[in-house]
Amino acid sequence: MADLTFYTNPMSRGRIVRWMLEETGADYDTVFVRYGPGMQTADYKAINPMMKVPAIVHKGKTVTECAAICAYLADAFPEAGLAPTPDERADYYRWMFFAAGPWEQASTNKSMGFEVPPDKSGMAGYGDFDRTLSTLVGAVTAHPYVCGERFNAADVYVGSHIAWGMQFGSIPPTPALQEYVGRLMARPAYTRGTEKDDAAIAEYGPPMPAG
Ligand SMILES: N[C@@H](CCC(=O)N[C@@H](CS)C(=O)NCC(=O)O)C(=O)O
Repeated sequence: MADLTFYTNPMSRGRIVRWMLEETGADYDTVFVRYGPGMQTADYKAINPMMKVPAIVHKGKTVTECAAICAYLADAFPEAGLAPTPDERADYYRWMFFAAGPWEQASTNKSMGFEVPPDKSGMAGYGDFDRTLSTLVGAVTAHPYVCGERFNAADVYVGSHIAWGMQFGSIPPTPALQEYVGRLMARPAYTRGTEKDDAAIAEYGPPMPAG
């Protein structure tokens, strides 16, 4: 048994963490948690009181939130080279937090039909959807990777948002974004992660029924 346990559902944001885990090369156990009552058990609530996936428990410590998990794993497995170099750190923190905060909120609100009234955009952390989108797109198209010339954990997290946004229609698939996502999807760890989660879906059947 590994000292790293990954709690996920294969049809969830857990796919981001799965990819990150595969990038680290770490040995880990996977626990699939079903939607609904499966996430509301006392045991799982003790791991994540939000009753959401993903979560990891590493050496007795729990980490939730995809962005935090990606950053944590990059630090915990430095030999994988996924943590930022000193020169990359400014972009790394900036765009990880931007994607987890303003972009997550803007894209969720958009998909649910919530709009910030124009006279209230100064009070919304993301301002408005279009500004948030163009800022995010600018960040990932300025260089081959989020922090410059080198792939790191920020690409796992930010790049997953870009790929999902293009897939679900909230991000226009420009050639520059398609090239960026193509570089990410060509990574063997991305393929391994996708295959593992798709195999779990095939085994359990979508959408992993409750209970
Ligand atoms: N902010 C969290 C979001 C986690 C989240 O919303 N997970 C969804 C699946 S993608 C979930 O577990 N939903 C089940 C529920 O809320 O009942 C993160 O980044 O990890």
